Amino acid sequence: MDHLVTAAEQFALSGRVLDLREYGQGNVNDTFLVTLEAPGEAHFILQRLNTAVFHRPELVMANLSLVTAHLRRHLASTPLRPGRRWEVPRVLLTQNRRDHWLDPDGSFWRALSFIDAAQSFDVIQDVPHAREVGYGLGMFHHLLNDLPAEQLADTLPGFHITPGYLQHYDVTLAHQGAPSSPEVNYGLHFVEARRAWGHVLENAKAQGILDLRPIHGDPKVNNVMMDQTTGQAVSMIDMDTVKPGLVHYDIGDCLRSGCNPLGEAPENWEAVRFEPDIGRAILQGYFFMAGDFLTESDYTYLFAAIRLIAFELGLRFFTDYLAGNVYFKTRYPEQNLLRALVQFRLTESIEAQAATLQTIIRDERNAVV
Ligand code: GN1
Ligand code: MG
Repeated sequence: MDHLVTAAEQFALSGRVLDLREYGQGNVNDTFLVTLEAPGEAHFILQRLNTAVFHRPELVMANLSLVTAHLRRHLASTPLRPGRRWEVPRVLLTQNRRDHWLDPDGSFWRALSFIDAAQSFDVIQDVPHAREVGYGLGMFHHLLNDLPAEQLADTLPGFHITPGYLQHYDVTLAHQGAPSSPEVNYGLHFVEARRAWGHVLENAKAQGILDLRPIHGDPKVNNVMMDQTTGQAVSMIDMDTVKPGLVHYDIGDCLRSGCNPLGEAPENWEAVRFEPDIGRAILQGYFFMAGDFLTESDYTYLFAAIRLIAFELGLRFFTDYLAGNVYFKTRYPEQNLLRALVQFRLTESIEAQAATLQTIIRDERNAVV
């Protein structure tokens, strides 16, 4: 990362760079917090986009401009409820008014404004936090609902298309094989038992039962920023995967992330459990903001979505482990295997609580309409 300081300087138009530090827990991009010697905005976020994942970073930036402009327009025309705050990160430009800087090695750098007086958490803190996480995703969908999905570029073809991940898994297994261990065998059996069902959302999409809308793509708990004083959701960050998709991917991802209190990297993966009460609170917050645009069919597939996105993320981690850790950043060779086992265990817990979760979805839906 030789060009890190120079990269920060490209976007530091209002003052000298005082400090630069790694920021957050991203599995894909490299993220840094930059502190400036400047009056007013003292911080910004600097990121090196992972171009092995995002092959067309210029599309990521185009979507980001379109989406942030739309969010701002929508916000300006619809007043927030009293006491509510909602912020949209701004894309920062370089001296030459470009939205990115390519370093001499070809790395793609871009910068975003920092959401002040806010913080995010890797795991849900309590029920009110869960409700705010749901509110944040609902607010985001609400603000984007009138943006025609086809105006958005596909920044990551195949993202959240489970059958595609199954295909990639098959190719990887055929080429690399799988090491023999009890954990790997558990993973292999786990995937086999759910292979046919893995098409559930894509089949519904193909049959015209579910429609494409603008989605966030990665609404996990730590991408919802909370006001430091009120604890209310104030922003959704990490918009690189905003693209046309099913809102089900987002709702599923938000719940698989929020309802797993042990997080994505616990000491003991076998203890992982899906907490239905947290799920209830997330759905309450979500339906409050976005429940009115969900159709009957949308509701029908919500449980499947919650189960599927946990399974899908497990499959993605498992495949990456078998492929030699080429997609997700890792600190040790077995890390993606552990991450996969966590998501598979979470999927099992969702399956075991199917009736409870269906009831929660129905009750919370009825509570808002
Ligand atoms: C990746 O890099 P990060 O942490 O924002 C991944 C998500 C996964 C997540 C799991 C583009 O997101 O899909 O849910 O890891 N992003 C991409 O932690 O693949
Ligand atoms: Mg992300």
